[in-house]
Amino acid sequence: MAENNLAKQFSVYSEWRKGLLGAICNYRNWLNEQELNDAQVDQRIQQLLDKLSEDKLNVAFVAEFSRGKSELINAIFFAGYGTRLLPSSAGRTTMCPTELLYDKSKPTSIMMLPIETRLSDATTSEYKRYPDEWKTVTFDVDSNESMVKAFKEVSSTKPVSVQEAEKYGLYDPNSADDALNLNKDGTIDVPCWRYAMINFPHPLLEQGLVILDTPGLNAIGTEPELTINMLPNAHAVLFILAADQGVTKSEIDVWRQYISGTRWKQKGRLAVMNKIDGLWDELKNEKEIEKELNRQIKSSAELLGLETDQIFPVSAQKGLLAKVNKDDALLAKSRIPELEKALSEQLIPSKQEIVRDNTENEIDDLITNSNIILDARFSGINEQLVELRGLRGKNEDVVEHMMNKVKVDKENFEKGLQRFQALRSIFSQHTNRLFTLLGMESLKVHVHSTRETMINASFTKTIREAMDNFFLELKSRMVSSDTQIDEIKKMMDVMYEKFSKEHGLRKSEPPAFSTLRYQKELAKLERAYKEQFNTAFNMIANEKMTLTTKFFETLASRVIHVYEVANRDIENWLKAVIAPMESQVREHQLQLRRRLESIKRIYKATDTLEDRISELEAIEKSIQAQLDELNNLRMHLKEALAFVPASGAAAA
Ligand SMILES: Nc1nc2c(ncn2[C@@H]2O[C@H](COP(=O)(O)OP(=O)(O)O)[C@@H](O)[C@H]2O)c(=O)[nH]1
Ligand SMILES: [Mg+2]
Repeated sequence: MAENNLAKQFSVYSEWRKGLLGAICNYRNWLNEQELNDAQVDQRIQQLLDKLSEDKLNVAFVAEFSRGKSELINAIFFAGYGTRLLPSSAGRTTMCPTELLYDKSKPTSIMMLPIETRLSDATTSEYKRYPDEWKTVTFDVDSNESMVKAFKEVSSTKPVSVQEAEKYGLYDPNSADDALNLNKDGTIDVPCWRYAMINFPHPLLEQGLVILDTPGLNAIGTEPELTINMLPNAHAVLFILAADQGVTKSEIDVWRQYISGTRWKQKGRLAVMNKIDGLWDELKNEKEIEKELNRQIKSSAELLGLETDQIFPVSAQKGLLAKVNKDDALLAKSRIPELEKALSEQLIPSKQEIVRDNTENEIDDLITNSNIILDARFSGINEQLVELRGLRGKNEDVVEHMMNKVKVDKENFEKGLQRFQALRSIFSQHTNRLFTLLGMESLKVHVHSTRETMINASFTKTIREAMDNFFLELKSRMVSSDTQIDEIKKMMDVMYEKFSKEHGLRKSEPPAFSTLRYQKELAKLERAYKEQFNTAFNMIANEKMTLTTKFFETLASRVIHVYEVANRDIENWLKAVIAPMESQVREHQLQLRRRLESIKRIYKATDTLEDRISELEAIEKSIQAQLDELNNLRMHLKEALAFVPASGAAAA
């Protein structure tokens, strides 16, 4: 009964992914067995497999400190350990953004990035590429004590001078709150770590779940990586309020600005009202308690601009306790199951849809390609058979005549091949032009020059202009790239048409492609920049420069990421455009050679006609069998893709 709905749904989703991976592996094995695989196809399959197995589900928890984020994570995901895994107690416990994940290539450990790295402009994602910069503490998953102890390390703090804290962007001399936090000796405690990654083989993490626990709201504004990258890209964000505290102004700001999104409303953004157990007053009856709760939800909903049913009241603490003690009544009362249900419903189906769409197109393309090759082989053999059967009972002259005809065909085709080579060279010219526009090199130059302008800028206006130009230029390059892409596509269309008319190759429509989706990603980043730029400035007035460069580096690293994806996609597209033509040309050339060869042998009487005919008939049959098998594989893949595991009831 006390089953975790989210965990269950996520496992089902993982099963689906596993089934799909299996079906793709089967297809690949079959291609290898039949010697139908080549390096390019294999690379595409490998990429598809990698993408599927690296598929992650990111869930972030955001709130002012002490609202119970860590406790809620414990209650939803880690109750199975029978203890409170993430440290949760009064006061600030989570000091730095903490990612919980499992990467099997790394040891079970906590990796922590020192707070001093805040002095550099590099983003935390960039630091992820340099494990040396992190402190690593290993722990033993089988010992709760060892785990809890290791996890505590993440929340360690140390006293530093006010000047130092200011440099890290963790102290604002104009803030009354910050002044209150000073120690007696004038120092201030800052977190030892800027970011932590906890790597351990929990079943959900193994399946690709990544949980992000963030410290208080203050930290969110000072780490642009969170607002520009991690929160917008998380598949779900849970924003936690507490029933024993009214909604504060900074909560409203953070919710509106970074989470609910003003213009791009997203799925999977949930508001949670925690600590409802505080309202469980034994002197009041159920009705009164419910009334009080509804009143609170209503006022919070108004402040956040939500409907009341979009706020989920829970008690993380009681939920955790109930799960540990297997107390179903208390669990129901904690209302954690309702939150889990909503979370999984918003999260998993839409995630599955995206993965399915991406995989489906690629699989269709690969199978169609295999089919084209087999079809070409089949009709080639068929032609030969027609030719040879026509020779039955004919004299040597006819055979010689036939041989000459094939020779002419072959010569014609070889001329066609020259044209194909010429096409290849124009194709690579276009490709080069495309990569001058969209390649990583030119992007780096562009980022570099923008950075220079910004560093040398002494006015906000100059900085803003540099940023505006940065995005303007990116956009215009994307638009020009689309023109290039169109030209390539048109050229290939013409070529396919010609080859199909002149040499009877199968006409296949090259897939369409546009940079629209990257333009959208860039537009999203530009919006984030426009919305966050001013606020970022207000937060730490005298740290403008550090924050501006940090802000820019984060944006730039996101842009670089978009470009990396775009470059990979474009490379794949270029392959998908030219590959079917290449393989058909290769196949056709081979067949002409075989035709010529077999007629020659009959002419020279090395083979008898009947032997050759029955040999070809056997080949024809085996190709037919391959086509049937391919069709079966296609059906299996379709089933694996469509598989919707009905929860509980009879599934496929
Ligand atoms: N009464 C009550 N206290 C809670 C609940 N969830 C968390 N707390 C307490 O609130 C404090 C802060 O919790 P913690 O998870 O560390 O909050 P975080 O800073 O948001 O991660 C701790 O003392 C928790 O025991 C709850 O559902 N009910
Ligand atoms: Mg915490």
